[in-house]
Amino acid sequence: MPGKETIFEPLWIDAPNAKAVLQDKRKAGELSQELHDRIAHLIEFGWVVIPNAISAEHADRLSREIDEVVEHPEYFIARRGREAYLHPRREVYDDPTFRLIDYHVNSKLAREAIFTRGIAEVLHSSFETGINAFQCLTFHYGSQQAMHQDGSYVVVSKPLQFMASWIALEDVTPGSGELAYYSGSHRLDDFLFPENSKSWNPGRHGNEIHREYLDSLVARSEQAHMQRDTFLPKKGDALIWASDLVHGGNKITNNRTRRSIVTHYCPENVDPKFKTFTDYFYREHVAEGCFISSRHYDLRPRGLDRLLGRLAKTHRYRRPAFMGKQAPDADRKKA
Ligand SMILES: O=C(O)CCC(=O)C(=O)O
Ligand SMILES: [Fe+2]
Repeated sequence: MPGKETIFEPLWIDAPNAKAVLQDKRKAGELSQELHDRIAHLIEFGWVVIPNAISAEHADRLSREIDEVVEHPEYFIARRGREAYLHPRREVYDDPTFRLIDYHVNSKLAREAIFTRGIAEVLHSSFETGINAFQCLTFHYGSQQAMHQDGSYVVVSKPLQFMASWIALEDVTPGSGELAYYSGSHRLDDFLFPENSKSWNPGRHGNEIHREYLDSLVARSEQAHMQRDTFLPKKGDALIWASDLVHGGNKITNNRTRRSIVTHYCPENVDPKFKTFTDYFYREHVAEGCFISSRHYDLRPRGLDRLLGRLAKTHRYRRPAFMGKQAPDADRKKA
């Protein structure tokens, strides 16, 4: 399998010898046949589907819980269009571009979903260490986001070392702005912004190179005859993708919702960029080998939680610590 040309240290699943390493792991009994097959698919195509990652009932409960954020908006953070952060009051919530940011902080149901066994085992095997869910968004309607690689907007200390999951909270129908992706595009050579940057900084790099970047992803994927697939999941199905997979949201043609929860995860030993500009960065241990962190919430233990440790965690809703203007190079959602 040809390796990609990259100046960054890849995860083992993206290294040129990944398939051989996977076989060795299987022979050593480190993974089940099912997990082996999922990782093999991820290595080959840059994505893998986990059918029934969560139950339909879990998805329904999560949807209902998300609907209830309007009752205590002060604990939650949302975005509408390209506006900076807002609390999800009714008029924000009702906007088709509404999404909650870092919902995993205040929702046990969300944490159970994003770390459900089928997802966590693929991520654990890919990272070979603990997994940290550091950015989590909910969508009601399709994002219609241009085809992109997440590394241009989601910034971590080792730019290729993170992954994402997309969990369907309802059956997704064609025309609802379904997620689309070029299979195999995770192996495209790096597109580098100035100063060898994998991430785009609008202020420093400008819009022209961003356009060039987006165009080049589609042009190179098409040129290599990569298949443009769409994700039409049933409620509870999940998609996991590699950081460099070229993906985006199809145009919405039927006005149907397409409720989902999207999470970015990195290995425990990789740092989200926001660690450098928040003074409260913390990895909270939430389950075996599973952590959460957030750019917007101060998760550091305090009071009783600090004295008594994790077992006594009081699990009140936490209020956002940071609602400020978006930093220019992070979590930037394009038109
Ligand atoms: O759900 C979508 O339409 C796109 C989501 C996405 O690409 C992301 O959050 O990185
Ligand atoms: Fe994305």
